[in-house]
Amino acid sequence: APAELVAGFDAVVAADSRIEPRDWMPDAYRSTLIRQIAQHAHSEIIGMQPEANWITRAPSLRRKAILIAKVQDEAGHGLYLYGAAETLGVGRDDMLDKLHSGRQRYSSIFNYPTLTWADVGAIGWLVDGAAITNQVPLCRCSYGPYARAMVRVCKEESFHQRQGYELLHTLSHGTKEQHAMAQDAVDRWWWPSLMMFGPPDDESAHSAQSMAWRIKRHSNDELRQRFVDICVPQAEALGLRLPDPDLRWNEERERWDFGAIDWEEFHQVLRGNGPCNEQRLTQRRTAHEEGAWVRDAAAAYAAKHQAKSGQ
Ligand code: FAQ
Repeated sequence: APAELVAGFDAVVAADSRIEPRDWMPDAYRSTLIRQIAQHAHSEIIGMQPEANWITRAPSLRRKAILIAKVQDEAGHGLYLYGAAETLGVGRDDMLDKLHSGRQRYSSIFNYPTLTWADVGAIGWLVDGAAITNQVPLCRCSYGPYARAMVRVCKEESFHQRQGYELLHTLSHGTKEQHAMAQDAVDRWWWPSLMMFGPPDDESAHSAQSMAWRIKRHSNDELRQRFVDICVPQAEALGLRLPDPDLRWNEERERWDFGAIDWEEFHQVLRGNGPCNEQRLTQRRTAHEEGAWVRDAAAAYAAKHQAKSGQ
């Protein structure tokens, strides 16, 4: 590329301004963003499945209405994110095709099952909590459309997180059985939530370049530590225990030390061997096939409308 284009791009990034869709950008910057934003969008729509599993069995009308609204928000986030990825010149059909054929990823966290109602609370508190910790810095990402999408997504995620926290608080302070159910859910979701931040820094293939481009603002391990520090006092307030015997306040660092993460489990889930990988992808492909008539009808309507207005 001509040196002045590269210099212009570098200057925008260095000044903490935003790169916009029509600006020149390095090919690798474009493909990194497509990879990350598509993965993020896929996570939102696959992430609807574990919680939707409990809509028909929510314990009250109020809880059901809240859960339906949350799952709908996730569909909305998926749509903004596909829209943001499209500004980089990639088609939605192409991204969905890659998801369905396993050529693009979605977050490891959505390959775990939701076994009880308390899992809805644990997902809200921990999974949405981790998502916010990761996404608040993305509001300052160097790519304009992604950064702007994150602002609204984060506001809604904050509401989701409070919803989960409140649900778990109610269970934790309910009957003995309800408390035990809340504790069991936290025991199962804690470690997978820590894995959401990605591999440790020294194994993170993309971090250095993404940080230089100001797509990522903090490393995977920094954000993971920040999340642990936020959760420890919240767990105490909930009256629930985090399942880590090595959690200890470190006076010197003024942070919480925590135990070793089972990275072998993370790699197994990424390789498709998590407890629900197959179920999630099968359900997604089926939903896509069953929705074909809606896409066909929308396209036919648009064509008719265009013909009528004489364009
Ligand atoms: N799962 O070099 P890095 C939500 C892959 S929140 C699966 O560190 P990077 C809200 C990574 O793609 C969840 N794969 O990668 C919600 C790469 O593989 P590749 C979605 C993972 O990109 C709540 C390889 O490992 N949020 O959905 C994971 O610099 C409740 C090496 O990793 C986002 O996507 C993982 N956990 O950093 C919805 C946030 N971690 O592509 C419903 C945006 C890493 O070379 C219900 N994304 N990999 O084959 C990011 O911030 C980054 O992409 C990271 C990974 C931090 C996830």
